Amino acid sequence: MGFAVGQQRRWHGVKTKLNELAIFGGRPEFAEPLHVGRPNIGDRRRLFERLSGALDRHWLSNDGPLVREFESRVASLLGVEHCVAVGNGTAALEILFRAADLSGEVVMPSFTFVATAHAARWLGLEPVFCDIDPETHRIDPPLVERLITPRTSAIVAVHLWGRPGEVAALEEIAARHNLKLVFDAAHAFGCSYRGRMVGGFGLAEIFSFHPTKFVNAFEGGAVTTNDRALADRLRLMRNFGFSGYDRVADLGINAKMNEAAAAMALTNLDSMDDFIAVNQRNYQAYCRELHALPGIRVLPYDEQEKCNFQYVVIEVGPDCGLPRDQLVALLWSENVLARRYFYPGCHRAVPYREPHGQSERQLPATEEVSRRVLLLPTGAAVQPAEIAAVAALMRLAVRHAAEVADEFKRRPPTLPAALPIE
Ligand code: T4K
Repeated sequence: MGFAVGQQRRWHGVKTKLNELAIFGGRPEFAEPLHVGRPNIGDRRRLFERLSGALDRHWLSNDGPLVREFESRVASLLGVEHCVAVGNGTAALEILFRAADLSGEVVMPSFTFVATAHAARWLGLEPVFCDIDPETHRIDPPLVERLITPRTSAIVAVHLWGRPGEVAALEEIAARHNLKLVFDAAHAFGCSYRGRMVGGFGLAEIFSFHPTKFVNAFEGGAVTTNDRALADRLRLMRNFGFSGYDRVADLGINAKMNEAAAAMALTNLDSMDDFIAVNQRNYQAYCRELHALPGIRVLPYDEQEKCNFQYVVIEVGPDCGLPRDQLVALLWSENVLARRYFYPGCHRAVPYREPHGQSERQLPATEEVSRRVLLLPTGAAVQPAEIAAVAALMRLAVRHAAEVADEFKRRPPTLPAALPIE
């Protein structure tokens, strides 16, 4: 294995008594924060070799050889004809929406990272938020159909948490209404649907290679498609529309991936199987540790399919006795930086409230799920013993839910402004 798995022992031993919890004056379980999105870093020697090669070539960006190698490896891994690498996942969405000539309204989930909606609104499109299936957290095809109007040009579906689904139903709806179907596959690199790798579904799919993704490019993204004309247009658009020196053939921006990013992406691709194995080990450790905890549901992966296991998603239900936000506050006080992705849903984010009335839309499942979901730290920086310590904290807190709630009432937690407690 060419990459570093885990670090030095950072936890202080499994807590068993209430007064050992940090909110009751104990010292935090972890000396250093445990993050949800700690970057995986592949073999440094290979990374430095690749960077050194780029420096020797004096070719640092603009469709360089490392970017081309990355594109061809991704295309062959995903079994798709074209991969167009770009600077990040948001840029991938933006140039895709423009290259595909989307207009008017686009139906998409509210329960997604805000970039999905921002990319549309940035281009003057109107995101129309669709509710989700509370079991899968993905948009519900019959609900999508109800939102289609004469102004709708596309459905933007998200393979949330790397769990693709409803592809066939969405393809059928898109075909019947003559709509474009694109997938935000930012979470689903290396995953399959009905045995086929994500990347070739719909008109096109986009990926993110941000540091918090299990394969990162420092910052990076890609659009994959089997549509040759679309791929050609995407290549023009990511480079100001230039089809050669002095010839601007289309509207474009600068959305290029550079050679350093491609060096990192290629190096991490080399270790991709190892990263997945570590993620799977961590996911299974959480499943084992948390299965008997009342009110806690670990969102399952379909292990018949290829999965990247990069997100450990739990739902904190009423049977837990401890509201999700109190559990988050408790974990943060122990230096476990669990995350409430994607609370409270895009429809409640400032740009999507009035005057368009999106927050008034009925999205009951989105509202409910976004109040329950919590993501737990995983990735190569997290060890099974640390997972056992996190689970022990959760068990202790749930066992003493009433005392924890009283303590929070008496002394509201001081947490970063980023984490308002409801
Ligand atoms: N579509 C979907 C469905 C997405 O989820 C995303 C991105 C996109 C589109 C857009 O793709 P990009 O344009 O980002 O390529 C993170 C990421 O910033 C974002 O990429 C990701 N989704 C989203 C799910 O999560 P936050 O809110 O977690 O904050 P951030 O990036 O500050 O990182 C969180 C934690 O990770 C930090 O507290 C510390 C740790 N971290 C982060 C970085 C950057 C590190 O330890 N090292 C690092 O280098 O957004």
